[in-house]
Amino acid sequence: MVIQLYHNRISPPSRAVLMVLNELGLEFEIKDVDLFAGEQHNPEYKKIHPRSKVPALVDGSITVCESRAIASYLCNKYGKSRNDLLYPSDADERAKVDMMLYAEEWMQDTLFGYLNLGGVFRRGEAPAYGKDTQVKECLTYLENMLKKYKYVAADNLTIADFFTYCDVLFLDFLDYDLKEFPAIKAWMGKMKSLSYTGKINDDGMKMGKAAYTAKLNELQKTGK
Ligand SMILES: N[C@@H](CCC(=O)N[C@@H](CS)C(=O)NCC(=O)O)C(=O)O
Repeated sequence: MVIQLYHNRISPPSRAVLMVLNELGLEFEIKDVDLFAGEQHNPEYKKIHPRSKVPALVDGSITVCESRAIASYLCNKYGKSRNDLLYPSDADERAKVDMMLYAEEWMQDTLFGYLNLGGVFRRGEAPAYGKDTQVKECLTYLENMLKKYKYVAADNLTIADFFTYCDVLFLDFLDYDLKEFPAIKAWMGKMKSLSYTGKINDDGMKMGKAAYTAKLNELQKTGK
């Protein structure tokens, strides 16, 4: 049975996993979960992901939830013969990737907190512009990593790049200017030039940005 990915194109962790599947050149089938329609709460889907989130991956008899665990699983299972550097089997090299994957959770929380996605979409709130200092802290951390290595955790592409890329991309919702971070800008360009990046990210980002901007315009009109 072909690998099945339960996914939503607006979801950054879903898109990061899709990038891993593409980079490994695996065959897979996409199962869209409509988050706006609440499909993640369907009893059938809860059997796959008990916490009602995307992504989730079904590969034969195993179901894997949590995007970073899915990416590691795919590399552990299929990476050795296809691209061992993506999630290296060497312990020291792998530690650097793991370190970045954990740090990326902090970056994601900070960047999404700044965009205040939940507040803007569900509660008619504004972005958390006051959290700009924390965003700069995150971006400075990333900038320094990218001065040390060609990619976020090594001199080659690793799974940590996909997750970090999908996070930073979200700053485009607010047309965030990365001019103070030249290494990040150059790396974003490199990530964008991968053959599958546009196909995986463009639609979801466009849809998400349009919805987010519409909410901000509504907010401005009501003068809140
Ligand atoms: N830590 C999880 C986060 C998954 C997650 O929060 N997914 C969001 C979309 S980005 C979701 O499914 N939200 C639906 C909901 O909360 O109802 C992962 O990396 O897989």
